[in-house]
Amino acid sequence: MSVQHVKIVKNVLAGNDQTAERNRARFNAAGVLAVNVIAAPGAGKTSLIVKTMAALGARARVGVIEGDIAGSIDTEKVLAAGACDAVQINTGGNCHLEAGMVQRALDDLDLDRLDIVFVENVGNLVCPTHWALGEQLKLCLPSTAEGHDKPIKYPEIFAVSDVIVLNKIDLSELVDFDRDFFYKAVRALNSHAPIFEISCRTGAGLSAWADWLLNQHPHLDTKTERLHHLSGAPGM
Ligand SMILES: Nc1nc2c(ncn2[C@@H]2O[C@H](COP(=O)(O)OP(=O)(O)OP(=O)(O)O)[C@@H](O)[C@H]2O)c(=O)[nH]1
Ligand SMILES: [Mg+2]
Repeated sequence: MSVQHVKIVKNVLAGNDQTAERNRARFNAAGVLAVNVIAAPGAGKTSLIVKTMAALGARARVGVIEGDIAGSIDTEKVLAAGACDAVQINTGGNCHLEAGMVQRALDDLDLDRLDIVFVENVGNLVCPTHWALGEQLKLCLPSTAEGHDKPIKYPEIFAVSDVIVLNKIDLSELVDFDRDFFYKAVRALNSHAPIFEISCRTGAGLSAWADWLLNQHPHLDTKTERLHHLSGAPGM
């Protein structure tokens, strides 16, 4: 019976991966950089998206897919903060987004008019790790307030992430965050992902992070030129 159970789980994940590949193909075809934002509840996912949009300014058009168990408060926040488009997914209890949910959300986004899409996953450092969505970048967002030991306790997400953004550095001293401990624990799991230290409250580190993110976009120049050509108007 237990073997059967493992097989079913594998099949479900394989089906998810196929849908994720189709999502990735859609992002690629539209020249969109998709970022899967994974963090614990309250670590600052929505704040990061809002502040990154401000730091990017006119350099990139940002869309957002918001994943929450219930409610649309974060979608309202990112739209008010200037997102070009945003779609809410309510998982109805599911603790992570799945590729099929993102596939349906993509039908409501005009990807040709976007450069970067943030997918804010459900607040959880465990389950989203295993569910590919079709993103090009998996972003892990720990915050100092959660403690420096999180890489030890939740190793998988730190191991598979393409970039790690440490938020709430303004609280480091207040919460006795041991930076050396954190870095050693992360580097034991993941030697390549860049680590950015930011504060969404003070703005520290945000421009360096936004510049790096923009550089990950493979075709931004070409796409912007193409859109200018199509519209006949620069700066759209
Ligand atoms: N001090 C401090 N507070 C922050 C920072 N970033 C976010 N916050 C606060 O942390 C709380 C949670 O921020 P959100 O951006 O809503 O976090 P989230 O990860 O999107 O939360 P969920 O979507 O509910 O999982 C809010 O009260 C923010 O104002 C920061 O850098 N420093
Ligand atoms: Mg949020």
